[in-house]
Amino acid sequence: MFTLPNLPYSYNALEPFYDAKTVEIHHSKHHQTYTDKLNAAVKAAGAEGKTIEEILTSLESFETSKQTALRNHSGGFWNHTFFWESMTPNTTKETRVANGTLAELITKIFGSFEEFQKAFSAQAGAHFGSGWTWLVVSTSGGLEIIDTHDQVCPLSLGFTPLLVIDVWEHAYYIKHQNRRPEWIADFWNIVDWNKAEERFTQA
Ligand code: MN3
Repeated sequence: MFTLPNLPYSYNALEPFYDAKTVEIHHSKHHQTYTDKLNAAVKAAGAEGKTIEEILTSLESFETSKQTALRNHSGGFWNHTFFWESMTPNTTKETRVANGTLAELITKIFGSFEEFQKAFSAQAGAHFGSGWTWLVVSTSGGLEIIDTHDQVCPLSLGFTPLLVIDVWEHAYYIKHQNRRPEWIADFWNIVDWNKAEERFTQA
């Protein structure tokens, strides 16, 4: 049985950039629902005993009729956990940029941190419909900005994710309504770059 992970901070900790009401509903309702439906999908597919990563990297091994529910809810469960852990309330002007070896590779690939941020924001802003924009380590060891639709998880595609923004409307609609670029701009203030660097060095 999978259980909803606790948030690593309180519901109001990411204010004013991420409002308490949205964080509470997003975690206690949306993420909870993915967790409940994941458990049902795991049972239906006979996937009990597997880790979430094992499920996400072997979706095609399950009975075809069970794959959609398993993909949607294993991704919904894992992506949200990863999303919460990609943010932190403890940021300052100095920590709102990448650091360490990840910063070096970002500069090498995108030209500068600002250019990377611009490209990531543009891609997240342009994503059509529900989904996620990710910074990932590609299979060749480089960095890529990718989108996934609905609840597709980069682990299922062979990527190692470092950072993600949720661009489903439920992620920002209470505060930002239809203004997704404002949510993206707010998001940059609460990114946990130490976490991204940690994920990168372990990749
Ligand atoms: Mn969401």
